[in-house]
Amino acid sequence: MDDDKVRMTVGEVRELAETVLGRLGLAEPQVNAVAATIAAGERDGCTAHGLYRLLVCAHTIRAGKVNPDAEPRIHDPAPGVVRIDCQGGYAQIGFDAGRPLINDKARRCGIAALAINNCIHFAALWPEVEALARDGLVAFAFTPSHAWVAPAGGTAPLFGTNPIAFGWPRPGPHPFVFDFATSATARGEIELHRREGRRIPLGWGLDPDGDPTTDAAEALAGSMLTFGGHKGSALAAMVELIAGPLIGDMTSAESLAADGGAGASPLGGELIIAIDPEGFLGGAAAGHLTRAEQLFDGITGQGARLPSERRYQARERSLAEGVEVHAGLLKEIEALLDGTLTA
Ligand code: NDP
Ligand code: PYC
Repeated sequence: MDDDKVRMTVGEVRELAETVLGRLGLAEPQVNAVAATIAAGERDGCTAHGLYRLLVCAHTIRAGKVNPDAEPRIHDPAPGVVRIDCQGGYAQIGFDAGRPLINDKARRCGIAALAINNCIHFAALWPEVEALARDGLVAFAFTPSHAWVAPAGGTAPLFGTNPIAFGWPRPGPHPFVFDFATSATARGEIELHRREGRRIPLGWGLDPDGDPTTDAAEALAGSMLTFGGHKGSALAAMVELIAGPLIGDMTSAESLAADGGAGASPLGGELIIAIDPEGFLGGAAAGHLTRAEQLFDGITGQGARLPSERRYQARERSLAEGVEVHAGLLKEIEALLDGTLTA
């Protein structure tokens, strides 16, 4: 292990997150839901959305941008639709409240949509689509963020980093899941590069003058770029539309304006869509899902890997051996506890 790394069990990571979030004033349901997500990020080797996010949560909570006592309100506007008003709390409590309902509606209607409104979002989307795929549903999730990303051909931030996630149930131990930003990389990844003094690859961002840069701080101050040029740009626009105005919530530009320079996590909505394979196929669904396995065999059979394969392997390793956390990050988190770091 590197000298500057500390080994922790996944349970210790979760306890640390619970202690910090409780000390920051979140009520128990949010402490539990947010700590579980942070621990899952660290466990699965997604460090940009792991313990590091405690610093982001601290900053966001201290900036007064989170309702610490939020209790989600459920709205049931149509047979295949559910809306959860998160009341300014973290999106995780919205998903916890909405999961049984979207499950039930997808099974009754074949397809259902869950809008999580008025929530703070700091996290990855794979926990949600993975959970629904484990429930036997095909799932999609989308959320805007803050206006940090220039459209292809432009140089001014307009889109969020706008992730898209997909989950597909499989007969084996793990569903097929992918989850990525429509920017070339998540902003959290560029922030980690800046903190660790590492340069970023060309293609991730432009400096404030609109010129390509490998300097993480310059890209954060300027604009990020979409992945795949005009294709990522169109997908980013789609996320703005379907997880913004379609569900009555903010675009990334509106979220950044509402932030008012506080530098807190994005505020807005998330859209989740779930499809029950039996809605199309009834009792024949299981046979078709088995046939779908040939696609995965075709990918892995030629030496390519499935998305989430790295994550599931990291999970297995972390649960057996614990995770390595940068000592410097732990010091910053401990400083949050003794109040010396006013994030
Ligand atoms: P990546 O570009 O690293 O892409 C991640 C996805 O691609 C994962 O599913 C990953 O699987 C898969 N993948 C990576 N490499 C390969 C490969 N060689 N072959 C097959 N699959 C591969 O991630 P991003 O930086 O785009 O996003 C990281 C996270 O940030 C996401 O979880 C996203 O939800 C989150 N995010 C959240 C935002 C928000 O507003 N809440 C905004 C933006 C991002 P694996 O994990 O196994 O490597
Ligand atoms: O890493 O881009 C990001 C991000 C935005 C909100 C949460 N994560």
